[in-house]
Amino acid sequence: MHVKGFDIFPGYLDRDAQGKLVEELRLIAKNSPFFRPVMPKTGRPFSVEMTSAGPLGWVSDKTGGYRYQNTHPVTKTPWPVIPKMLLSIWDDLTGYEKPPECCLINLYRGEKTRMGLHRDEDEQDLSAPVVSISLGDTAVFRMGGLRRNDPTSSIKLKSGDIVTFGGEARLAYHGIDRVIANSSTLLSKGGRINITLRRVNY
Ligand code: MD3
Ligand code: FE
Repeated sequence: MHVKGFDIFPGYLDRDAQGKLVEELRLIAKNSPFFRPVMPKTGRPFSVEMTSAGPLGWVSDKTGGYRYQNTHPVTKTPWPVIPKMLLSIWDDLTGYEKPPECCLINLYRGEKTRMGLHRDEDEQDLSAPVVSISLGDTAVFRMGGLRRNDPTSSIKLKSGDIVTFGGEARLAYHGIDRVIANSSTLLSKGGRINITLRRVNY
């Protein structure tokens, strides 16, 4: 990977820690159910389902566009708190002075679920790193450069792997090409979950 600030920690979470994290996510989803965002303007649904924890959650709809807000778009209630376990991972890997404000949880279920090449730029504080945690089936992750047409390379992200994106990598294009079905037994219904911890405001 030729962009600086991209660090991968393969197998950071052992199976036991992964199981505990899934249990925490189950509690979050009970309170804040997964929903399927739609693209601004076109209203085309995402293949990925999402929910959040923390003071701010990421949402998207036809008229409001991509944004962070302090309530769940369906239940209209505040998001649940970010589990302590995730806050300590953030501290351990980033050493960043402020805690994450958003824990975005992406659910990939079904063969065709993917995330096209994009940049994350809905946050004000682009100097803070992003921490990404993979759980369940292995994903084929694509990482590009700062411009859409820069060369890309692909790596597999397995259950328990953590990647941090800081510096130049924070604004790099990235996406998920596909998820390899039945490559993990962590999630009883199969599929993949990705957690990203983000700072939104300064
Ligand atoms: C690089 N999620 O939620 S994680 C996303 O696996 C997102 O669900 C993918 O892209 C997933 O926005 C990829 C890797 C990732 C996440 C956030 C980043 C890479 C990033 C933010 C900035 C730069
Ligand atoms: Fe992203």
